[in-house]
Amino acid sequence: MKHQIYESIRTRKQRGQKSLAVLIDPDKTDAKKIDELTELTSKALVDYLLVGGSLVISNHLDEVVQRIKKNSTIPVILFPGTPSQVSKFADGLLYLSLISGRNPELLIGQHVISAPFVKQSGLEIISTGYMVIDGGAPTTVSYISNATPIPADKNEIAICTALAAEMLGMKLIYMDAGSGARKAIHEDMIAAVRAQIEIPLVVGGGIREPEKAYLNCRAGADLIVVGNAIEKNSSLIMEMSDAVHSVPVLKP
Ligand code: 1GP
Repeated sequence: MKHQIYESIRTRKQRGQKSLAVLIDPDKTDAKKIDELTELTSKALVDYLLVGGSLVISNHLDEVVQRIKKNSTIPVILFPGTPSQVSKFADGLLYLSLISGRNPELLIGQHVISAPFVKQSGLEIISTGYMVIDGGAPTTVSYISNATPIPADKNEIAICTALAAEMLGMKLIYMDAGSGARKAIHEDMIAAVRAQIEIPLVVGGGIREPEKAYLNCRAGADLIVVGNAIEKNSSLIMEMSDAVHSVPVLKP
């Protein structure tokens, strides 16, 4: 079954429904863990599964994605840290441009190199303006990208960056404090960006408590991404899902 992932994200946003994505890092998982996660995410009615990581040292991305797809009907979206992280077995791919940094390779260089095989993959490609926000300590993404994150209190930089991405035609904004960030993104910055853009807003990095996920959604995030906290304690999935899905639906 082909999912229309972007359309579903946009429709949910238009209805004011918030969404939860659980991030699975192929380096930190095995068959048993995947089986457990797919069962729990299906029960908890998680909306999307993201697969990827900043490094991905292991060589079993295809296997991981195939096992998830065998167990679950939740759409699988690749969240690639490097251009090699493409699996035709997934449903979609966040085509990330690191717009908060000034590293030309991550803005466009690697896209040029990977474009032909990304196109051939047949995946749904979702052009994403990826903004790394300072999460209080260096994270793998800030180190690997060799790019300075946006300071956590500089809302105006975040707004202008997101606006530029929207006007360039990008389909999503992903604000990320980085995996395992000490501090998740503050609601003030989320609200400031939300007020200026129309496209869906994804927020992740360092979200450990369901309350934080709820507050981020109330501030204007449309899709919350949680990885580390769930890796450490998979029973959080249900609480995270309840928190995100309990945000009151706005009347149109
Ligand atoms: C990282 O936004 C994701 O890119 C998720 O972060 O692992 O800290 O939840 P966590």
